[in-house]
Formats: sequence, structure tokens, C-alpha cells
Amino acid sequence: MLTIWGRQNSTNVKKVLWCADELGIDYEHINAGGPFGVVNTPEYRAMNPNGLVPCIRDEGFVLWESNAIVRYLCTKYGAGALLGQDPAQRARAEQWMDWATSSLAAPYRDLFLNAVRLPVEQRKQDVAEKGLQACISQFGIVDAALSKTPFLSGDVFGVGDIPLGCFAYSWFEMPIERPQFPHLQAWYQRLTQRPSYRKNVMIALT
Ligand SMILES: N[C@@H](CCC(=O)N[C@@H](CS)C(=O)NCC(=O)O)C(=O)O
Repeated sequence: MLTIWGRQNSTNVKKVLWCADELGIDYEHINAGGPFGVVNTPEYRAMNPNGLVPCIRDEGFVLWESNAIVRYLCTKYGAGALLGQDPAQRARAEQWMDWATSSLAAPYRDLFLNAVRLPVEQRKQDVAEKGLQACISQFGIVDAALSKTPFLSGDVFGVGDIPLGCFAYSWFEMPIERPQFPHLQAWYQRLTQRPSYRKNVMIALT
């Protein structure tokens, strides 16, 4: 059976749990990371030397890096579902997966930690504000893309929507002042109609 390690309130773990449920995979979930520990045990480090979540083991095959896991699950369990058959469509979806990690994750982390997760006395207002401004700029790019197609993967929901869908939930839930991004908002509303999104992504932020 597939085993997924990682605490549920991690953005990167959410991607994997959401994807697994979209595909209807039967899996075992083990909480790890943050208050759950586990990630520093020799057994876990032997699987993932980074000591980070998520990590999966599937019939002896171990894999870490959330986006790679999402693609693996779609390929193995979805017969390509959510990936798209057309090379250009698939590349477009993967572009957004990579972009979410390389261009949005860092400013989002600065904002989220300093607006939500850290104890109040440890939060740095200037870091939160810098992160917020960078996130506004990045979500503006997403909003413009979503003015052209209903999903980041194209005409239908797919892997390109999964990483940003996880970031978007926190974006709309954080106690911050957001500009109006109508296309981003409409896409987010479409995601909220998906039961596996509501189950795995729309959970308490802390
Ligand atoms: N690029 C990695 C990043 C993994 C990562 O940074 N995971 C965070 C949670 S979002 C983590 O493990 N933090 C330490 C912990 O939770 O103990 C991925 O996409 O899987």
C-alpha cells in the first residue's frame, strides 16, 4: 500500500494528499514533521535525507519532493489523469508547478510565518509586509493567466492547479489586505467545489 508521511497543515503535504484523493488512491497517512517529529529519526532520514515532508513509500519505492510525488501518483495510479495527453498542455501545467516552488514559495513563506504561524512575539512586521507585496505581484501573474483559461492546467483541472491551489487557500484565509483578483477568485471558487480540496486543503491554517 502507498504510505504518505507529512503533517496535514503543510502546503507541500496538502498537494500530495489532495492529489491522492482526486485519484481515489487507497493510502496510509502518517503525521510527521513539526510537532509530530519523526523526520529526524534514522529511519525517516534513510528515506528522506532532507528531513522534510512530504515523503512517500510505494511498494518499496521511496520518493520525496511534493511536485515529483504528484506527477508520480498521476502516472502510476491515474493512467495519466490530471497530467494531460497533449505535450503543450502538460508542459503548461508543469510550468505552473515549477513556478509555484521557484517564484511563490519563498515570499509566501515569509508572509505566512510572520502573519500566521509564528508566535506573535516572534513575528517580524517588515518581513511579512515584504512577503505580502511580493505575493501580490506573483498572484497578479496568476490572475492574468486565469483570465485566459479556467484552470492553470488549461480547460480542465489538472496537476498545474494543485500546488497553487494549496497556496491560494492560505492566501484567501490569511488576515491580510488583498487586492481584488477576479480571475484568481473565480478559479479558487471552482476549486472549493471539489470534495478532495475541501477535505485536504481547506483546513485550519495552524
Ligand atoms: N521542496 C520540498 C519542500 C519540503 C518542505 O519544505 N517541507 C516543509 C513543510 S511545507 C517541512 O518539511 N518542514 C519541516 C517540518 O515540517 O518539520 C517539497 O516540495 O516537497
